[in-house]
Amino acid sequence: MDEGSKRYTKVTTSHWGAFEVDIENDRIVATRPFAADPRPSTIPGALPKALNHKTRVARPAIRKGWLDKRDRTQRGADSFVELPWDEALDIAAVEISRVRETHGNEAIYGGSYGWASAGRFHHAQSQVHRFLNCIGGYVSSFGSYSTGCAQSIMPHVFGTDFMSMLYEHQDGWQTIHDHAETLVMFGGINPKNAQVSMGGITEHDTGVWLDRCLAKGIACINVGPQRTDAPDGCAWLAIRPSSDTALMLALAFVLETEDLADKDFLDRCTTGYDKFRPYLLGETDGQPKSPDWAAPLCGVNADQIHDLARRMATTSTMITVAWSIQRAQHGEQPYWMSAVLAAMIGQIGLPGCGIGYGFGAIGGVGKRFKSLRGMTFPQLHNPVDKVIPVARMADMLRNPGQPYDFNGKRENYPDIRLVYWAGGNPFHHHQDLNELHQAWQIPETIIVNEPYWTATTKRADIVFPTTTPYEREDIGRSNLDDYLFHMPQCVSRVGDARDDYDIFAGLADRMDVAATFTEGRSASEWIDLLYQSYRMKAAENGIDVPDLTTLRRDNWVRLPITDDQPNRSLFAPFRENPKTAPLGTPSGKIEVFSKTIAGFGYDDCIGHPVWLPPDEWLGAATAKAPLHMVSPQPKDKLHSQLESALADEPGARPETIVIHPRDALTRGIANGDLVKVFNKRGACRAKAAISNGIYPSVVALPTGAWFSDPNANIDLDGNPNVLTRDVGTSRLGQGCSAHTALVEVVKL
Ligand SMILES: Nc1nc2c(c(=O)[nH]1)N[C@H]1C(S)=C(S)[C@@H](COP(=O)(O)OP(=O)(O)OC[C@H]3O[C@@H](n4cnc5c(=O)[nH]c(N)nc54)[C@H](O)[C@@H]3O)O[C@H]1N2
Ligand SMILES: Nc1nc2c(c(=O)[nH]1)N[C@H]1C(S)=C(S)[C@@H](COP(=O)(O)OP(=O)(O)OC[C@H]3O[C@@H](n4cnc5c(=O)[nH]c(N)nc54)[C@H](O)[C@@H]3O)O[C@H]1N2
Ligand SMILES: [Mo]
Repeated sequence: MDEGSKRYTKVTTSHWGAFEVDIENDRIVATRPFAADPRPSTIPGALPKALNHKTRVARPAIRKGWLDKRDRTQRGADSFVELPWDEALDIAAVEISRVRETHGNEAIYGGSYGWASAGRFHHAQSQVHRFLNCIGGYVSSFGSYSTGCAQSIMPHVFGTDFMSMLYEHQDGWQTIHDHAETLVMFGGINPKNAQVSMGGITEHDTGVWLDRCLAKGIACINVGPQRTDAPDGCAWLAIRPSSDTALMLALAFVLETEDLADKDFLDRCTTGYDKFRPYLLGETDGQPKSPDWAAPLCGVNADQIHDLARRMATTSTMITVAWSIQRAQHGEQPYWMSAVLAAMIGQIGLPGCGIGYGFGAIGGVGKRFKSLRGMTFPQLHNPVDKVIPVARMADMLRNPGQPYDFNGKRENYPDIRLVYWAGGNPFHHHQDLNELHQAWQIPETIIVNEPYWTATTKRADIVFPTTTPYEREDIGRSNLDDYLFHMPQCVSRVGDARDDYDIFAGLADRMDVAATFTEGRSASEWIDLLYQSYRMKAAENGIDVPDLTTLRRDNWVRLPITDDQPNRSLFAPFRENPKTAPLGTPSGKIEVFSKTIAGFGYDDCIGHPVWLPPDEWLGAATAKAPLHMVSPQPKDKLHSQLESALADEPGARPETIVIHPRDALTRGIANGDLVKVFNKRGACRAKAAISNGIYPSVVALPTGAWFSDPNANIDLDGNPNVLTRDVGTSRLGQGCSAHTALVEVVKL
């Protein structure tokens, strides 16, 4: 990219939004907010340092032990040998072919979970999946770490795909603002998290909407362990982590016993309330789920529960539930119970009221646009039909051929010999990293495409250095946004990095499937093609999208996709007439009791929502592990991305852990002290931040720090996943349960 030494500016987009980049001498030297963004993210600030950081992978590299003697015991401890591209691709192609021929495509795990980077064509998952499909398929994964549990349970309750319900059918912020009087936010709504969205978010307005709701006098109540999960001005009902189901049951109990439940809605629009009611009242188990019962479990007083229930029943109420709450053992229960609670209030289907999920989890939830999908690099057909729940990955590696339960089915784990990862960092995102480190030694070969020497890259056998979006041309577009971007190549490729597309084209060529993988097109020809068909589809829907030459020239455009019915409400037609607009559940109604789930016979997820205490929470605290650790998303970055540049800042690492003054005092910890956070699974360092904005006995350590040297018995930078548990949410959801963890903290 030689534009001379003159400084010039471009606009690009990313998962954290659009921004301007200043380029000089083939380097990004500065970034600035996109002019139309009311609350821009600060994340791009790390780019100038990150792009050419010493942690970039410069050349293809093969782990020495693997190269010499196919060693599998030294992953993470070995050195690497750099090889020219041709040689490295030859070796990888021969190895992939060997595994296929010897063990079949069922021995290849290509789930490859991760956020990678924004951009429609160079989407790492689409690239790796298409390549693996060209060679006969791979074992894939279902769901996300974000919402895996909800994606399994909620279709049983509402009869619809959870993600499309969330992104396409929920009430918009304007509707909530105009109609709600009470906003009850389980797990809060945090503009810090709404900074990011898959594929980009241009106008960051979640915080703007919350400010407007507060200014209008809407009672905004944050229910959870941290005050900072919602903006200042919101009320805080501080509760213990993992106690939401107990609280919701007690709210439901008040509605039922004070004749506040909407009987008409329950009759018309739900099924199975008669099976749930005896449990709620304690007729089946002798324990009424009253506020007095819930108060000690949640750590609130019973009067507050009564007051909240009455307020929710007598005002226009929107309940929102953060994704974090289902990222915990038995995460199915609060999700299901929130739907039952909203059904009892009876406002589902009314504008701005009822129930919503993930407002604030990512930006764009609550924006209303006409749907305009497309520009997806086709992944082709996967002939292998083995799919594991995404967060059971280490379990799969450890237990080849062993049975596991998942959402009513019993399957056997495949016998994985080769893992291919592109665009994710499992040694950041997976739970119980010390155990993952062991499981990771089992496959015969691990191949990783990555721009950086992350903990995952360091544990690979074959590493292909990958470009970042600033080193290639792409198109930026998200269904939750109304902007369309040309993402220009800003700088030359760093080192010998190649695009994922080129890497897979090189492998495909060696494995005689180049014609299927590339269809004879270069990356820019693919971008042209995907763009043309997107534009044509838009035109069919009456939406004018500029041609690619114009978009290249203008860099970005705001699309005319304002929703015609911005006040549409989730399940409004169903509410009006459940007979003519039934839900997709077996009963056509909201399932308070599910025959399907009851039929699975799971003791960890029965036919209606129940209170099931997790194995680790404050109700089960021990002398050795007395504190509940939550591990929220980091405010200064997206997961582990750009972390190496951020970690360079003086004093930036280890990561900060929030601790209550009482807990700090009893441990002799002062603000800023270096501490050790530990439990039976592992230990990490962290820096104490003392705050009374956290529930006593709860600590919060954000994700994102890179997992350090496996030989150190303490993770140096503060990755909470050395402490989290690697168990599924239940046999039904099998989701990630990261928020369920007890720890101890001591001053170092
Ligand atoms: N304890 C705990 N753990 C959690 C969570 C939690 O709440 N608590 N949350 C979970 C959730 S919801 C998620 S989504 C995960 C996130 O986990 P991940 O999505 O795995 O995290 P990222 O750091 O975004 O990893 C993306 C990687 O892709 C690389 N990359 C970027 N662009 C490209 C590209 O073009 N090509 C290739 N090949 N690579 C690229 C980046 O450098 C980075 O290493 O973490 C999960 N882990
Ligand atoms: N800046 C930034 N934003 C991000 C991301 C990022 O990496 N960086 N990642 C994005 C991704 S991939 C996802 S999936 C979303 C995740 O969005 P969420 O899952 O909503 O967010 P988390 O940050 O995991 O958790 C939010 C809060 O939930 C609270 N909490 C934890 N356990 C409980 C509980 O049992 N009950 C209650 N009531 N509250 C609880 C914690 O105090 C925590 O701060 O965030 C997205 N946003
Ligand atoms: Mo996520």
